[in-house]
Amino acid sequence: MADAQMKNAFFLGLDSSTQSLKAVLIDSSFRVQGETAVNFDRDLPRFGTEGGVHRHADGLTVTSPALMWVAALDLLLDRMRDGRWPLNRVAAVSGSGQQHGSVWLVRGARQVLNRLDPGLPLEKQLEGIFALRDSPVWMDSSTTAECREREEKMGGAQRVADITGSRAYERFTGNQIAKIFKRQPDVYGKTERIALVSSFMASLLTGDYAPIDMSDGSGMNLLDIRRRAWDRLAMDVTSPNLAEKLGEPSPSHAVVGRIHGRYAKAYSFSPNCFVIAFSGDNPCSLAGLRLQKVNDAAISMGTSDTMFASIGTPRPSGEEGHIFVNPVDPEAYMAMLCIKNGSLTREYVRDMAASGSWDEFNRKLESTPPGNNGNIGFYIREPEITPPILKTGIYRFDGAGRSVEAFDPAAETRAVVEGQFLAMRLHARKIGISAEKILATGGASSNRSILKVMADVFGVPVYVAEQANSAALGAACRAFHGWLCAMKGSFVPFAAAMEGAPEFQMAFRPEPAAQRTYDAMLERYEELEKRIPKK
Ligand code: 5FX
Repeated sequence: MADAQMKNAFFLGLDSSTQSLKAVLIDSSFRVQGETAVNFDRDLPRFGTEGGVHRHADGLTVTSPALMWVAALDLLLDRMRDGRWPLNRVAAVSGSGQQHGSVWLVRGARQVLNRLDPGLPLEKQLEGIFALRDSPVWMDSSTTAECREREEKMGGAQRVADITGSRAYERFTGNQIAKIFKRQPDVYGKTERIALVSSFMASLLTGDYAPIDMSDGSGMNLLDIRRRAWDRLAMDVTSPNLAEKLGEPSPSHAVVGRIHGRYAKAYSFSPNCFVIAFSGDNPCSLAGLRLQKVNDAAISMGTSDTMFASIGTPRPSGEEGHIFVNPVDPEAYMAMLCIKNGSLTREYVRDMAASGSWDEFNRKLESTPPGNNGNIGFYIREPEITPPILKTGIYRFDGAGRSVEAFDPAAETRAVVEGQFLAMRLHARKIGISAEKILATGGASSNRSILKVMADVFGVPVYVAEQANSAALGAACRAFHGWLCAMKGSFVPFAAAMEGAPEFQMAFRPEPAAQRTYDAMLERYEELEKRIPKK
């Protein structure tokens, strides 16, 4: 039955990222049939965001208005309908969300969601459901005190990592919750449900509280990643009665409900359309890139840069990186590190050294040799996650290890790109990722000059996903996977579900001479990194 239904079916993936809400529609041969997006700053200027967020005066707090995500969903659906997408043939929808961000829903919000009206904008109907108007997002780094407290109460950073997959990180939701419980007890008290961005977006579609999936749930410092259940101690050190506010976590391939009648009426979805658990953007990218073999790694270059891979046995580090439950294989894990100074920092150097032009940036980058004549730069424009450097600043060293004020513009372009990849290579090794091939994705993966540096720094071939939007595509693939599991009545391995999906194209092989240069440079980079002031 599943086979016959599959032929005519479409699968929808949404990606609620930091700066935009995107949609990708695929058919059952994984061909992309439609793509559209809502950019928060441009399309919803009334929320006054920059890059989708509000940065607060303390330099550490970063939030987004939760209602903006609601308004964006209607706008996105309008665009799909106006573009005549065959929404009536969508068999399942799933989604991706920026990780760690939390949405705080007041008592009674569930009933409001249940009763969504097809005739009214979502924004009007839902403006009263938030206990907190401004949702903390992953860029927030204001919870250092809560992190130290968690590590102390749980028996140290390594212990926290052993249980939850990561030591305590400022952006991880458990620490954000601890902060709000402490500083805004009234908000905590009136909150009925704390959702992640991913599970919140799923809730808008089902018209009910959708569960947090185990993969995105691993980014909270609250889930025991081996038992795949909330950890008692981790919850207790956060705040009281937390389990009931979070609900039970669900496997990532689970059906969390059918689409609410509102969307059937207003947008002609089939009332049978399944909603598959939404997950985090990095887990969804892993699905979109079909990373299943150990040491097949991916680098996603977006607002943040992340590097990740599927792994079998988790070996969490009490110093850096993260282990999450794998989003497509309930028995496996994924390892990941996140570098906060990603595209915005590259853009900063582009503006400073290449008159704001990517063409000029690339020309300058290509005019310099691998290894940059020994010049190494650290561009910490935002408090950095990997390695943890809270104090912002730019640090430059020449070939003799002397601190210098500036590089010439061409050296500047190479220093930012090489520095980012050297940091990834160095720190990925420490969480058990030793890449044999890399799939590049995200905005900057269309920049071939940058990809060439990536291949040389890591000394492995680099492939590109034709679809730069791997999180939204991954969400669509997960919609298909979850639907197939539901139709068959048992778990179907993701690799089997994805058979026939298009191959990825190789972009570059490493050049042996460059590779040797970077092997040597990595040690110098590690030494210099120790000299950077961290706080
Ligand atoms: C991962 O841990 C991160 O914090 C970021 O990559 C966000 O998921 C970006 F949305």
